Amino acid sequence: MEATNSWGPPDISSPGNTLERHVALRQRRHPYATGELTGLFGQISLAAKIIQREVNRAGLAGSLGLTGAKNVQGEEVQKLDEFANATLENCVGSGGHVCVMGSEERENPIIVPAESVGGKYVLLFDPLDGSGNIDINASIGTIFSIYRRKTETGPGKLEDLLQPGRDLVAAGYVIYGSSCMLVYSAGEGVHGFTLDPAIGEFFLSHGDLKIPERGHFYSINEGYSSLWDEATRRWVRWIKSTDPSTGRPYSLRYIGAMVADLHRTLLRGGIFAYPGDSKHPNGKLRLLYEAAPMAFVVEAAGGLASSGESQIRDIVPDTLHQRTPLFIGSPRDVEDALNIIQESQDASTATG
Ligand code: P6P
Repeated sequence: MEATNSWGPPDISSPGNTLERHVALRQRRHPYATGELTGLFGQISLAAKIIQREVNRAGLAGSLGLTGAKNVQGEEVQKLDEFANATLENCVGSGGHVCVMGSEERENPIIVPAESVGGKYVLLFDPLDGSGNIDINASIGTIFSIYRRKTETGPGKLEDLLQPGRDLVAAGYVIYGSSCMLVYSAGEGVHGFTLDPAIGEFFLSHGDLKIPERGHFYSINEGYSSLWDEATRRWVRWIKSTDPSTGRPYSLRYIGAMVADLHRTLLRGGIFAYPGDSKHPNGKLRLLYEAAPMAFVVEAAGGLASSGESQIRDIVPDTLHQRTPLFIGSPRDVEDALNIIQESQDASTATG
């Protein structure tokens, strides 16, 4: 089944097609909805607009480059990383809807101001994914996950953040590219909104996105092929070999920012993979604020997301920044990858 994505110019004449109205209209279908999720999306949307403005003028505002610090991942922190993180903390932390937050840029849970400790949700985010692309003016993004809190009352705790993707209430991403888009799912389809900077609103432009069953792109950093196991190398050789019946060879696309690579995969189909390797057995991508939210969105659009061992959304996190291998995208393409890798591992086990 080819995707029948109903996207087109934003219908800015219909107020119902702004992000906040879109979330609110769907929340009203749930009798227990209190409007808090709608309010939280409004705060995330505000943060995205502020970050977009700074990303757009980074070269002029002196906000390019490094801060000189390193984050909990040991990665160089870009000035815009820090700006984006602070913006999300400020827009959401004092907004009253979340009781605790987790960020790629912060080693420990982010405690919210006293007026917010009663919030019923928790937010996890990668404030600026792919920030290595900032100085070369290539696409970057923000990724967010929203769960209900698990503790009853009071300031949220680490246990509120360490939840499997299966329990996500909503998730999404913002892509700062040729245009600024916010794509989200709250479990009822995947919907994309394009920012009209002249009005300062996100308008529905990609309603009810469905990922194609199969694509013609694969997205992986082949520079690490010598570090992969033989099973992974075998899959990549397979996807590059010629077979018209499955549209092979696929084309390689790799932007170095997962948000951008996965946005293309969502719209055009195909597979994105960041496997483990001999240096990083669990790969590079973080479960809680990269793999799990993207798995939620892609699966809501009809795709699949696996670590190679299990579905991403079934993994119960032990730590805030734990990593996971990731194979995600069109269902047929992910199935092909997992089957070939499994067959190769079985064969090597059989031959000892
Ligand atoms: P590599 C960006 O740093 C990121 O976390 C993802 O957005 C991206 O897909 C990946 O790392 C790129 O990693 O090792 O290929 O440079």
